[in-house]
Amino acid sequence: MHRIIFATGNAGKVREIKMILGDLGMEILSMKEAGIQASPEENGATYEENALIKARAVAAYTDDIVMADDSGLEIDYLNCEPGVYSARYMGEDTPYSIKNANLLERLNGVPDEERTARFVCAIAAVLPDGRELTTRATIEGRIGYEERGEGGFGYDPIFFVPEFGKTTAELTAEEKNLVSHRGKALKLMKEELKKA
Ligand code: ITT
Repeated sequence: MHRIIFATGNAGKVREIKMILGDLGMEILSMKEAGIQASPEENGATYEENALIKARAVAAYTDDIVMADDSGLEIDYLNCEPGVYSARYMGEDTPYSIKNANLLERLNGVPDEERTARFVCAIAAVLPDGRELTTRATIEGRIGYEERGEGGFGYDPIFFVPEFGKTTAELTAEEKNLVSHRGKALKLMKEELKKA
């Protein structure tokens, strides 16, 4: 039985991915846990391209199934920034409290209906025989007016989901995974894997 190695260095993603893929009955390892180090340049123009770049870089070292996630936050009022640059926005090592405060500042005075935004997630898989699969999903929401919640990671404290009346940082991990871009894209990937 093959294992799944997840090509990400983001601990927040690893937590969510292990929960979402838990019912596959396969061992899920982060690339760190698998002892693989890869940090390819994410120079693709799309989420799918970047996810494939990350998955291929790790697939070069293993016969296991390799998956990768490329995701981002698109804020309509900011012409869909930070988008594919979400991790690099204001610098990769800048704390999210600062990045979130900056985005809230850029939306200062912008009314509710113009604060629409979405998280996007592309999942790529490279199978042991070299076949490649990708899936994509989104979650629609609005940028809030202050950081709220301690859960999740990254931009979650400013991403408000109207159906819940909460930010994704205020949802439980189970609730977030049911409705999130990552939860939905990984569910689609599970279906693709069953057909492959
Ligand atoms: P890997 O490339 O190692 O997977 P990364 O953090 O660099 O980790 P990305 O290039 O895909 O990953 O950047 C995605 C960024 O988008 C991520 O760092 C967050 O800032 C943001 N993001 C994506 N999904 C998110 C989520 O569920 N909650 C909050 N922020 C999210």
